[in-house]
Amino acid sequence: MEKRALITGITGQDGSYLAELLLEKGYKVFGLRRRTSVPILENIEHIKNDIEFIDGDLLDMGSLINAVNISQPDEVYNLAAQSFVGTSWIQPVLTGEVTGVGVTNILEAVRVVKPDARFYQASSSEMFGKVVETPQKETTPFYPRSPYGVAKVYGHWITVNYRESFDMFACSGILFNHESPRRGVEFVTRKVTDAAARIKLGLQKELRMGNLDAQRDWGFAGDYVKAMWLMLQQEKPDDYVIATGETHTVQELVEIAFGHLDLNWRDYVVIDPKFVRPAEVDLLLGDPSKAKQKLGWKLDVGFEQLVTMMVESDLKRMENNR
Ligand code: NDP
Ligand code: GDR
Repeated sequence: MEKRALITGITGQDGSYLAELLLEKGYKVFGLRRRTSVPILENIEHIKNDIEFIDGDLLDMGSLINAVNISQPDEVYNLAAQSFVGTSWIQPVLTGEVTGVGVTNILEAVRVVKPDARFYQASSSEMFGKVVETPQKETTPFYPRSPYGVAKVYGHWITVNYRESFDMFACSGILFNHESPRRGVEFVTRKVTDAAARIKLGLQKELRMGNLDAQRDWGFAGDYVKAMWLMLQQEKPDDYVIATGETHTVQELVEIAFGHLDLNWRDYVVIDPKFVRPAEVDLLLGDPSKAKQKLGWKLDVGFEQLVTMMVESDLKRMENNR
């Protein structure tokens, strides 16, 4: 029988790749969508006719009950969040409500309406924050460094708690940074690839950046959504770290992106304190051994390939718009 999935955050980067994956697998896909004055469907324009949208918001419990009721899902993927770390210092309460308590709202809706649905929570390597061990794995203690990270720790533990309290099939995927041409332009990878393309085409003169020494474990979003699906196909619910096992500095990212377009980044990059965070996560490096062993998960796209893919995509998009 056709499987049914409900995705919150369907308009975001991961929602779009996950919807593609589930549609390819023959799922009936429902997407929770917030009302906006102008529809923001850029990431899912190509598949929007295959998705059944349900209006709702993680902050509005009634709308979530309605969404679970209409979709009667076998699987629920909670990808919705205020997901930008920088904004979480400017809107800490909203971030706590959406990214933290919002998880309880959707878990409650599932528990009340369809408790046998399998549930995926989009947890984050930002929970490791000021890391207490390297590489970070499922057993590494959390030490979040932003209101976003703090909210994600709440979301993680409430997911574990619903599994233990109500015997729900609830999994928490602790995903390290993953990127793609569909990444929001304020995140560092896309900010850099977009700027490099603009500078190459003479549309921008400089790129203002924050801390170039931060290190991240960056993978490709298309590879990471496969791990989300795999977690919900197992016999038992569990938590998994999803990462590449490689770390790179922001400066390396800049070098590759500009270098790919034969530009010397030092001629264009300016450090602007505005982009330096009140508390930084200096180094993230994940250990994905458990996911590789238990889920049979693997990566297809490496770091350099990811960055050049994003640069090429931005360049093409801008050339087409000229
Ligand atoms: P995006 O920011 O691209 O997408 C976030 C989605 O959440 C959007 O669809 C947005 O809708 C929706 N949303 C925001 N607020 C609400 C709300 N109140 N009610 C309903 N929907 C809402 O994030 P990503 O796709 O990159 O990430 C997906 C999830 O994974 C997020 O939870 C993120 O925190 C987490 N994560 C991401 C990682 C990454 O590297 N990408 C790593 C680890 C975790 P709208 O379009 O209307 O704004
Ligand atoms: P992050 O992603 O905070 O890791 O969260 P982001 O791309 O915003 O920052 C990565 C690192 O780059 C440094 N940096 C800058 N960042 C931005 N955005 N803009 C800049 O100009 C800049 N200069 C330097 C940052 O200080 C940071 O160290 C992402 C989000 O997707 C979260 O939702 C997710 O949970 C985590 O990844 C894993």
